[in-house]
Amino acid sequence: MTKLCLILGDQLSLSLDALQALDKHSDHIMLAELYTETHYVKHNKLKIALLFSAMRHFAKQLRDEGFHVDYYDFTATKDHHQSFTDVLRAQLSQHSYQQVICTEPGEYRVLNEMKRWQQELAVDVIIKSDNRFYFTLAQMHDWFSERKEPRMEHFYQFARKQTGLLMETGKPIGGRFNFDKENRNAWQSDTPLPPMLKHEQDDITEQVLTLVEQEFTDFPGKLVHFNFAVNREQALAALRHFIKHKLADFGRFQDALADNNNTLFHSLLASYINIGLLLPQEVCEAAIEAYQAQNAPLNAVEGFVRQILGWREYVRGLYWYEGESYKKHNALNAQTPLPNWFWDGKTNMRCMQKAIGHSLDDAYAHHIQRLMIIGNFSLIAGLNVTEVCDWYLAVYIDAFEWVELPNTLGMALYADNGKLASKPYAASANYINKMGNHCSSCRYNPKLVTGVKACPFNALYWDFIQRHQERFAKNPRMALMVKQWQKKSSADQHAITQWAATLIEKLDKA
Ligand code: FAD
Ligand code: DLZ
Repeated sequence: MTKLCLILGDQLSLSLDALQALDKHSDHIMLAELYTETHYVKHNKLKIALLFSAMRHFAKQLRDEGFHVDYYDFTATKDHHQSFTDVLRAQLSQHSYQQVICTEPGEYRVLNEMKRWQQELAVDVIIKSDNRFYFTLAQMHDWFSERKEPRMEHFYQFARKQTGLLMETGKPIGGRFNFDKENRNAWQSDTPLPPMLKHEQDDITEQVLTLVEQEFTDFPGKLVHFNFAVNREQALAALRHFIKHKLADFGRFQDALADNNNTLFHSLLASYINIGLLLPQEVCEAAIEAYQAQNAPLNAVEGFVRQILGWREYVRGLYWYEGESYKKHNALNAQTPLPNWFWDGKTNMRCMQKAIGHSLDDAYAHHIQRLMIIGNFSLIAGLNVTEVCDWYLAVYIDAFEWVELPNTLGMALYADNGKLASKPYAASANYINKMGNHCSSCRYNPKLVTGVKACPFNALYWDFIQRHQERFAKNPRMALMVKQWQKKSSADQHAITQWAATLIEKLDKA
């Protein structure tokens, strides 16, 4: 039986189950650079360049392994290859295959397309499970369906027990599953920063950068900032670099905010794991080996493993368990249009300017910038949920819907009414001022609540509590803030809500 295996741009791993089923002598593999995939949101140019370069390198790696690969270049035709369905149809018209094999995609949009192929293209289609995770979707579905309140922390403990990671005779190493309390240091600006790793660019990457510059002129991103691993060797070098230079401090500065640096001790590995250049298992194992060799403390290693074994697997499970309608949630009825400065970073709020600027120019911001700066602002200003989610999906190097949507809609915007988070991640300027040094370079004062000098996070925060006080009074983790609001004099309340309304009205000038 002759088979055709379709590999998507975020499935670039030799360990894919779909590849194991192939006969190198008779079967074919195809990859395609597509108009629809590059345009479903206005992806950052850096992300398109990473995807195209990594896809081209993977095609070469597969050929070196002896596979027959058909690769569809973005510029091979004037009008571009449009969709997966179009290139499959073209491929099926040139060769006779008995079966098309593909791997579970990371989005309902593509899954729905795949499900139509058997009938539309009159060929047997097999969708293989994506084996690049610790847990299958069926296992995740069971876990979610068996619980009333399926929280990440419970899943994480389950995952530790199932995998045995950081476990000793059935108990968590160090006596606790979670060392998060030790991972909340504010940024200390005299801390030496880790060195940056420079990835060499070869001819393939240079050609891709030229292509992206020409074809995606009005997309966000600065290609001169391209410094990504585009193949397995470079991704492994990035993993080694993280373990050697950053892991030991990853824990304590995980939540820190620095005005002059947006990567700190974060790994920068998410895009490589998400597109298949690294496997989550090998990344966690490398961190645990560093702990065993006494090169990194437990709080750092546990914190890092929790992000991958816990959060990453959990959000994937939630995305597929909740179904396509999850995307439509807008529990807090957030409708304010995204300000234009989300697309150029030109805002006077220093923390937002820095976080958005890096997100656009480098396709990267670390977790606390995504959650407690940009996400927090979007939440308290009541920005339109779909617009915010599309923005996150577009700008980040590691953004694919299965992981972006639960993090944005659920964690940052609380738009799923607490399916993911037990409380909204809303905070005033006080938090931002405490965790780092943005405020000292900002034109706004973090201590003031109203008036032109006041940090907009303050009035927007209290106005957010005010707008949703009925809902949050019932939430034990929010009730105190509601009480604090209700204790304010009516004159103060009035001044704050008026000022918040002025801010929302002039959001484009903030
Ligand atoms: P590190 O801080 O070094 O963390 C280590 C690894 O843990 C990451 O590489 C990643 O694989 C994993 N991880 C950490 N947190 C999460 C999480 N909450 N969910 C899933 N995996 C996690 N992550 C994405 O991979 N793609 C996204 O599109 C994405 N969108 C996000 C949107 C919002 C609003 C928020 C709050 C978080 C989002 N995250 C997303 C999660 C997290 O912020 C990124 O994984 C992380 O910032 C990537 O940088 P890093 O590789 O340096 O991560
Ligand atoms: C993100 C992306 C981009 C920008 N381009 C392509 C592409 O040209 N060809 C491809 O196979 N995949 C691409 N991708 C990744 C897909 O969008 C991704 O596979 C789906 O969103 C499912 O996760």
